[in-house]
Amino acid sequence: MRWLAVIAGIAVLGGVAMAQKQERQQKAKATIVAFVVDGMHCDNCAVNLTRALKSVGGIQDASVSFKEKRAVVKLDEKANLVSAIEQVHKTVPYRLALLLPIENWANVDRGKAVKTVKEVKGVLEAKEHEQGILVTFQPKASVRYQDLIATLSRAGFKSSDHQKLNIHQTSHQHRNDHQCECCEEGEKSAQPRHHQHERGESGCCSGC
Ligand SMILES: [Cu+2]
Repeated sequence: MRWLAVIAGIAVLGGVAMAQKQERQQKAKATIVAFVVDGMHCDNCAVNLTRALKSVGGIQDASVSFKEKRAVVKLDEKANLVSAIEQVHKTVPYRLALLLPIENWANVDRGKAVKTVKEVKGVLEAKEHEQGILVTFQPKASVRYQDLIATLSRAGFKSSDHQKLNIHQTSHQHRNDHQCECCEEGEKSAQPRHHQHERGESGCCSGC
């Protein structure tokens, strides 16, 4: 009878492994979304924002660059973009505007592209940005990223490769004379130090 129990055990383990695999596959159904960030003062602000983004439901991963004033997140395809942004705005003082990168942006009819986005339900404002269209939303609106892309596509605009916008590293610098007014991360060590974190790696200081 023992071998029966072993077989049953293997079957159960196999089932668990399959369920885990399915979960991973479900999680993989995401889209990369970029934001232009306003209000960050130092690299620790970027760390704070990264943490805030990662705690939002629907956001699977996030990386923020203080230098580039940019946040890149991996968002569930079906997530409501607006409620994700609003959740972030509730917890940290940085403002996010969606950046829609458009292929061949230098040569397309930018005015038409901006107008197309402006007409999407839930969009408050759309304007030109050097890399694409900058979008803000009406409060409590419901907008999915895919809908914006589909609307642009129907008007003849293709969103460019978001992978290019992916920021792979979060780096931050601490200085002993520095105290940021909005993130309240001061430096306790005597020497300024600079360190980098790979994506997904957990950090070494309280700001990480
Ligand atoms: Cu700061």
